Amino acid sequence: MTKIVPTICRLCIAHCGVLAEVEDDNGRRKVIGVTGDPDNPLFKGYTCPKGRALPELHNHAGRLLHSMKRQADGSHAPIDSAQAAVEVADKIRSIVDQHGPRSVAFYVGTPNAGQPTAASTGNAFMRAIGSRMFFTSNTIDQPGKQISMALHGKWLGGEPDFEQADAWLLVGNNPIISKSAGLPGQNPAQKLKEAQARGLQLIVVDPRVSDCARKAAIHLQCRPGEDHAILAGMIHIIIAEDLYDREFVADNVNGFNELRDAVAGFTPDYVADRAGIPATQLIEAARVFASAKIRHANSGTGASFAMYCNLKDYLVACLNTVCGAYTRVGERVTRPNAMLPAYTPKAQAFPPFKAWGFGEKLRVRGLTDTAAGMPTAALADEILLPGEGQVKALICIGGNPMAAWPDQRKTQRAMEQLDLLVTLDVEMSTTARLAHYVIACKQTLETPGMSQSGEAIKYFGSGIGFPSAYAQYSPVVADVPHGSDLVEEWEFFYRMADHLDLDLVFATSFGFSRYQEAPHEILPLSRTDKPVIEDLYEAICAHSRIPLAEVKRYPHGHVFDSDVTVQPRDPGCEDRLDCGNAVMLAQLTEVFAQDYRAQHDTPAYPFRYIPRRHNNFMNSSGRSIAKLNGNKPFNPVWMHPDDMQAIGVSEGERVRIATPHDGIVAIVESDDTLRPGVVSIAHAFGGLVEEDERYEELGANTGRLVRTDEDYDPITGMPRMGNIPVAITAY
Ligand SMILES: Nc1nc2c(c(=O)[nH]1)N[C@H]1C(S)=C(S)[C@@H](COP(=O)(O)OP(=O)(O)OC[C@H]3O[C@@H](n4cnc5c(=O)[nH]c(N)nc54)[C@H](O)[C@@H]3O)O[C@H]1N2
Ligand SMILES: Nc1nc2c(c(=O)[nH]1)N[C@H]1C(S)=C(S)[C@@H](COP(=O)(O)OP(=O)(O)OC[C@H]3O[C@@H](n4cnc5c(=O)[nH]c(N)nc54)[C@H](O)[C@@H]3O)O[C@H]1N2
Ligand code: SF4
Ligand SMILES: [Mo]
Repeated sequence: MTKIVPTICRLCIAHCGVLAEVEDDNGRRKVIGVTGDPDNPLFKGYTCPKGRALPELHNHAGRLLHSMKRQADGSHAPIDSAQAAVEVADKIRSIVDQHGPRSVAFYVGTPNAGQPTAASTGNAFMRAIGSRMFFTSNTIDQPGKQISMALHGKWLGGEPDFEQADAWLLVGNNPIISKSAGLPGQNPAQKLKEAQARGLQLIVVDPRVSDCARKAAIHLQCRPGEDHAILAGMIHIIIAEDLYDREFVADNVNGFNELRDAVAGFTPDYVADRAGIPATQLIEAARVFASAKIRHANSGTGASFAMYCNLKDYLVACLNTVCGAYTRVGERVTRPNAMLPAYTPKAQAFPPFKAWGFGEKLRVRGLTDTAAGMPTAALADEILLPGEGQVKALICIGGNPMAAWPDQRKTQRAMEQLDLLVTLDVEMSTTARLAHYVIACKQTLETPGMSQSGEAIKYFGSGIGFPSAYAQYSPVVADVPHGSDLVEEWEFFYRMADHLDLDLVFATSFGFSRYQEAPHEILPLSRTDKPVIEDLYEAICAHSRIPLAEVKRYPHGHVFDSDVTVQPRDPGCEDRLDCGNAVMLAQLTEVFAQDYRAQHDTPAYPFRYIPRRHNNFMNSSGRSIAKLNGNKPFNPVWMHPDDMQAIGVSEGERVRIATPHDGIVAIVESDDTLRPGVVSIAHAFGGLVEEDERYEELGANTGRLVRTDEDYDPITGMPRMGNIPVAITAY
């Protein structure tokens, strides 16, 4: 007997409402199928291949069923999860006693969006031991989104409604695949098609004909790494042709003249030469964007990785601002909160605030805590650098440094040097293989779920969230496998705190840094009366605009009232957005002063490596699942056929991809969607450094092409992770 139950896929931030087919497996609910949910009012039956592979992800042979402890010979043996919590807690206590709280660091990876209690409880544990060394994957992703919002300020009316827009700009993102910022995450290809039928003009800036570029009215197939020039060029044209929103700028913006002067040199001919695109196309893009009534610009990882990540996002913000590309007074709010607390969107600016230079100081590269969080790309150095404050213990919560951190060789040295490496995971990830303890966790369908994280992504600018007051809650739909001993992440920290006699205060924030839409929700966790995960969900949702109990009445999800409109500016409010930030405009001047022809011409390393995401994998998750990898568990290097011919390699042959620093070996696949000279490889593959020869099984790690201490962002420490000059030779 099987049952079909509605639930939420939480593998990515889209949080699709899906149907799970559950069978009775000797008294245990086992998921055997996942399909779209036609009764979900927002997703209307949509899923992607990853969501449909949730049964395999939950039941595959490599699934971790017990926590593991590393043995003297380096192998791992199962350990009772409660015992593991006690042993790890004792080790943390002794490390803190000996080296101080700063020697314990946490790293939170991407899956935490699907496990909303994990990072918050980890953070509560950190506060309890007195360490501020709390890192996330955000600073190796798009930290510029938050840094630029801090420097520019934020329009409190919100972004415009995609469903009504007539122009939309994507710079270095491919949301049809990533469901990330740029397009609504609910069946983005379909949403785009509907919008285009209505007349929306899509403009895409991407060195390859990406899934989005293929559908674009205007595709600027630029050189990688020239997004700043393109954005500055568009702003220049819009100002020079008087296409900007004078009234919005007069009422709401500081620094307009400084911006105008800083972009003055970015003329169409200059940008065209620099970015390798026709000047006429740039002019057309600027005109289409600025002349549209409702429009918005978004950007993503491709452009973020190619250096000056904060400047890129700052220019995107300036472009939106000079065009007044926001929801204005009296218009319908496009992202009214549902499971987030109520707030009042207003037609006014949230003024700029401090973006870095506070909190914990790192000992390397002068880095500090930032509005985007701690600089993760410097954490390996903090582990390797001896001296006071050296990091001795690292706890990873649903993250995989060995797959994801820049400079994999250095990362491995750091992981191997730690006195204590603990990772909370669902499989023996590459990082887990080096860990002293691996804490086996439940997967999403074995825990309750809710759509709040999918909404909260709007705070960070890295996703569009839901275009209405949509909400869904899912109870547990699958039981853990027979004979397993799996914990919820929060529970592991709770157990450790209990053993160490520490009180944990669980807290959730509704914003980022100084920008908060509502006060934190705080729940001191009782030591005498152990909570269950639902108690934490109740706490997170204590002030939700739509009460949790109301959301639970609609198992297939529900679109609640959506008639919230943007309110007028507060009387006497003089807050303004800032287009003239001195640090950002100085960076733009620095970009302008570069000898770009010399930068493009790197004969010893003639190709440029750029990143891209794969529809079937979520970073390092899913690459070992046959249904997702099609029995090809490695990541090919995609090259333009002309480039393959030029270096004399054919489809399926091996090449070595080298930087002056390191290199990887990969199999070539031809891809004529790439701009010639540009090669692309999916990230988060590969094994340990010494396993390069197992490429056909594990793939290659693109982090090996990245170094952390040469070209890096002075604020977030994020290194150049794209537009990397590489040499490619037959291998
Ligand atoms: N070269 C290069 N480097 C990159 C990128 C790139 O494009 N190129 N991308 C960057 C970006 S944008 C990001 S966000 C980071 C990603 O960095 P990470 O988030 O560190 O990497 P993931 O591969 O997502 O790691 C997720 C880990 O969590 C585990 N996991 C999955 N589900 C669960 C769960 O329910 N609970 C727990 N506890 N664990 C779970 C997975 O098995 C996996 O080991 O990588 C960055 N690094
Ligand atoms: N299926 C799937 N979805 C995911 C993920 C995944 O691994 N798989 N990862 C999730 C995560 S952690 C994140 S952060 C988001 C990321 O989401 P996105 O930012 O949308 O990432 P991509 O889909 O890789 O799109 C990046 C695009 O940038 C282009 N590009 C590369 N270099 C440059 C450049 O220098 N300039 C410009 N203009 N373009 C460039 C690439 O060709 C590519 O089309 O996706 C999330 N969603
Ligand atoms: S788009 Fe994201 S949330 Fe939706 S089914 Fe795919 S992985 Fe799951
Ligand atoms: Mo990411």
